[in-house]
Amino acid sequence: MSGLSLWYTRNTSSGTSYCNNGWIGMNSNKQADIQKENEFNFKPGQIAFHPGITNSHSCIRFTVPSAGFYDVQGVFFSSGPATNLNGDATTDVHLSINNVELRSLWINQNTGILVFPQIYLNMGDYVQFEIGWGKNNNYNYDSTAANITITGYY
Ligand SMILES: [Ca+2]
Repeated sequence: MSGLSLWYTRNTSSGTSYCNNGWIGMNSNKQADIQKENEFNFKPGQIAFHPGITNSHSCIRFTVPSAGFYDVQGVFFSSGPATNLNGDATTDVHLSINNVELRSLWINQNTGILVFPQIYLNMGDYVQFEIGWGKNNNYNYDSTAANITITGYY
């Protein structure tokens, strides 16, 4: 899968499956989509994440560089290939700030959005999006695309 950059922790006690603890991925290609069988289709630059085999959560974290007001928005969707446009992701997505959860949503072959405008954040605070395995209690086909925008007003 040329152009798919992955960040993950390999579970060395049980082999080499990169999904044991989940992953964060990005299509690093400038023009080409990345498609995996029936599971996903990521456009160039698309970020995605996937929960782990025992519902360990993957997370995307933003550490605030300086104090001020921020708009935080995340759009999450199950992104399938042409033969399965809605994909098969069944996940739960959570937004927290400094480990305090603000909101969560379910992805069930669909899309969801979390929006928090004009939140005051201090330098060093962290905004975190996490993903779990959803209502079906398994991690199969759970690749979930994430369009996250954080805009600061100083
Ligand atoms: Ca699932």
